[in-house]
Formats: sequence, C-alpha cells, structure tokens
Amino acid sequence: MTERHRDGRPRPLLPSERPIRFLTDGGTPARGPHPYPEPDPDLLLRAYRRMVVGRRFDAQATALTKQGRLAVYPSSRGQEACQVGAVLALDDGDWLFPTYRESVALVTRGIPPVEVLSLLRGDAHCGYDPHRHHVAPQCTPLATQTVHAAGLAYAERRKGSGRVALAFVGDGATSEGDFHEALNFAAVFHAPVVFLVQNNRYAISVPLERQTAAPALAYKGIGYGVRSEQVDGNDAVAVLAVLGAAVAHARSGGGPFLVEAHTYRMEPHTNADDATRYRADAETERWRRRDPIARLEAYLRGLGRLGDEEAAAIAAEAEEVAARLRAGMNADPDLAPLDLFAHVYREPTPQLAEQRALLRSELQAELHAEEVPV
Ligand SMILES: Cc1ncc(C[n+]2csc(CCOP(=O)(O)OP(=O)(O)O)c2C)c(N)n1
Repeated sequence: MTERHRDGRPRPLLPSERPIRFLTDGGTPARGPHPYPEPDPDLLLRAYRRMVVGRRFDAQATALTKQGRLAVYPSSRGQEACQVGAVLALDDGDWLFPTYRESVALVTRGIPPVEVLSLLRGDAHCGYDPHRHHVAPQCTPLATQTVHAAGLAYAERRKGSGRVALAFVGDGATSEGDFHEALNFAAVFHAPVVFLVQNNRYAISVPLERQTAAPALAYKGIGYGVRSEQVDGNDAVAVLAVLGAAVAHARSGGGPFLVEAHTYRMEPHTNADDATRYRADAETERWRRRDPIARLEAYLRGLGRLGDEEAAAIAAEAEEVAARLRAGMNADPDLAPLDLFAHVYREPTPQLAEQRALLRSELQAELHAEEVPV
C-alpha cells in the first residue's frame, strides 16, 4: 500500500525535515500547515488529565526510592506526552511492548500502580498479567522488546485480528542489533507494528552525538522500507496526531511505522545515576521551558477547554493516585521468593537450578527450614 498525501500525491518513506509540531514552546498554536489532522480537543483533554496523573505517579515513585520502598526507579518526567500519547493512540486490544522507563504508560493503560512497580521493587519478573492488559513485561535488555513486538504483530496479522503492537525504544537502543532485525522483519512481513523511539538525548551518560551519525533516528527506518516520521515529543498535540496516523497506517495493512519523538529526560537515568556528571544545568533548563504538560495546559486554556475548576479537580485526582500508591507500597508484599525461578524457562537450566538452591539455602539460614518450600 502506498501512503498518500491529503492531495493524493504519494508520500515518500522519508520523515519531514523538521519534527512535526502543532504547539510553540509556550503552548500557543505553531504556524502550519500541518501534514496530519489535529486531534479532537476531547482527546487532548484526556491526554492532559493522564499526563498530570502520570507526573504525580512518577514523583511519588521517585520519593519511594528515597524511603527504601523501591529498589530503583527510572523516571520519565518530561516524557509524559510520549508515555500517554502512545497509550491513547491505541485501542484496548492492541499490544504495548514497554521498557523499564514506561511506568507512566502502564499506569495510563489502567494497570494498578503497585503492580506496575513490582518489577522495580524486585518482587517479581512482572507484577501484572500481560494477557489481561495486552502489555508485555517491562523489558530491561535493550531492544529485545522490538523483536517481540514485530513477531506478535505478525501473528496478529496472520490471524486477521486487526490488532496493532507498539514498541517503545530509547535512542541508545537503536544501536542494538535487535532493533535492526525487528525493523527488517516487520517491513518484509508487513507486521502492523509502530516503533516509538523516545529520543531523550542520552543513553545513561552517552549523548546522542556519540550514539549515531544519522541526521535523525527517524532515518533508520528508511533503509528497511519502513515509513518514518519525526515529531516534537514534548508537544502532546503533535505526538497524538503522528501516532494516530502511524497506528492507522499499521492497522490498515501499510506495515510498520517508525516515529522518532524528540524529548528529554528531566531526571537522572535512574535514582542511582548522577546526571550532573555528563550534562549541563543550562541544557536541562532549556528543556524545562518546553515542558509538555505546561504547553498542553496553555493550549487547552487558550481553546477554552480547560478552566481553573477542572484543573484543580485533575490535580486532586493525581494526589489521590499518589496517596493510594504510598499506601500500597508501604504494605509489605506477601512473597514466595523461590517463585522467581519458576517462570524463566519451561525446563530450568543448570545455572538457574544452582541459583535457586543457593537462594533456598540462604533463606533456610534466615528462617526455619520447614518454612521454605522445596
Ligand atoms: C543489551 C543491553 N546492553 C546494555 C544495557 C545497560 N543499559 C541499561 S539502560 C542503558 C541506556 C539505554 O538508553 P536508551 O536506549 O536511550 O533509553 P533510556 O534509558 O534513555 O530511556 C544501558 C546501556 C542493557 N540494559 N541491555
């Protein structure tokens, strides 16, 4: 299927020269014309609400690491337009393939926040039911989720289900072999998969300039025959417009679509990282002025779609979510530590069996032997 412009001309695989944006940094309408239709204001208001709740969740999770209730947390503060935009662009039956950074997306999908954080607390490989939510376990090895997403999308195509998969991937992970294999496979087999590259400019301490010589990460799709686009990832209106088109393209049989969202991670890589060692405060400050939530709020207020009362109600809802999360995380989980070994391979490897035996003997030394299941 050849993509066409609205005037009927065939659309090339190439992304637009500059990232698509509908809003200025201050949240006023950016000059057009826009190659994608503007999303409905009701959808934008829903996105705003989810972004405010997501940011509060993120701040609470960060605080829980300081209280020792969470082992590690990779914040996505500043990336809310991507986290929320991806989920709102999909139908409930579509599949998400997240990385460790996508906790806000998973909360937006409706997964209970404590279940989202079980992995990062170290309680389980995955704290939620992937089949119930159509969300794969959060992936820590870089880019392996892109091949899983391509494979699942291909299976959905063969079943004729009309379902789409969306894989999140970071700028650093686009250097991994799996990412390239996933793009190639998806293109050759017309898998209905959207690759959303959140280019937040750093792979821990490695800046984008050390990561790639490509003019933009969106160009990485071209060589594989994958239609690609770049978008201002801090402009929720643009993210929803482009992802909406990407999902429609995949669902209608156009094959995969790659979206590079230009964004920025405002916090360190995780709470264990010190970002001042590799980036200047002035840079972070520049991105602070492009805050995705403030931009969308200014736009919605300008449209007359958001007033003080509704903004206060949304802020109160976010506080409630944070309070529930605190209560849930302050309750000690009921764990069976040896279960961690039960769901890795169908037949345990000798190494796993050895690790299991080691943990079991450590637990036995701490507890009474008869309390530890074999
Ligand atoms: C295969 C693999 N190699 C190395 C790592 C260690 N590692 C964890 S996060 C990270 C940086 C990833 O950066 P990016 O893909 O840009 O995602 P971001 O963390 O910025 O969301 C690295 C190198 C890993 N998890 N997996």
